[in-house]
Amino acid sequence: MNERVLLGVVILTLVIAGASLTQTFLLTAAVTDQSRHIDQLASQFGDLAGIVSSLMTAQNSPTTQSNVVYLYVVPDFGGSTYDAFVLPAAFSGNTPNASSTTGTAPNNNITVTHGVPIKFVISNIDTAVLQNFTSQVSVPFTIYNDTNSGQVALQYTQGQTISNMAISHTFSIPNLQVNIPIPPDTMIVFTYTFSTPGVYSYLCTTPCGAGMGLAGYMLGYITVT
Ligand SMILES: [Cu+2]
Repeated sequence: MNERVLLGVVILTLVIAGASLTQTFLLTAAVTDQSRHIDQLASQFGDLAGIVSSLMTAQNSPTTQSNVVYLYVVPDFGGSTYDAFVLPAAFSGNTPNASSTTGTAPNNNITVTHGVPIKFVISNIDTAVLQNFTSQVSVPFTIYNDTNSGQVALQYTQGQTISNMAISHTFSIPNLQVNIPIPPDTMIVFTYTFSTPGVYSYLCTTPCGAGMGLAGYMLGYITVT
């Protein structure tokens, strides 16, 4: 073997070894990245599970909370891709029964008294923008946004026109013309006085509607006594 051929063989060997090392390095980096991603997801789901289980066991009765209804919008409740309105368990009434086609649905039925102002506080932990919302405000409400510079409250008054608001869901009581938009990662507060006893359904009409509007998920019932 002459020197030139030997040099060629050495260079080729080095190139192959280098490529193989690079590949090993890239593979290791990808695996590390993926484990980090899985860890991150696991911790997020852990947080969500913690939030949901604390909500399900929290003691919030209408008497101790002075007619305040706390609801949470939980994305992908139970991992079935069904989002849900979740109410602290002790607040919810039993009529009619919440039922669903999948998993264990939270009992999100609400019982309130007629003729008394009821304050609704809805916290949305869904970060997804799912649709634009255009409507005229029938029931005044406030949206609380958490920003880097603190909490910002946006007031919406009766008759005001909302056009193309980026939202995750709505809180709607179709029979009472209540239709409140819920942007991602916000808290919505409004007060409503039910004038007539009865059972009213509430749901997310935009975008969930009939498809995801299952009882116990994004559909529930308000019993007005
Ligand atoms: Cu929805």
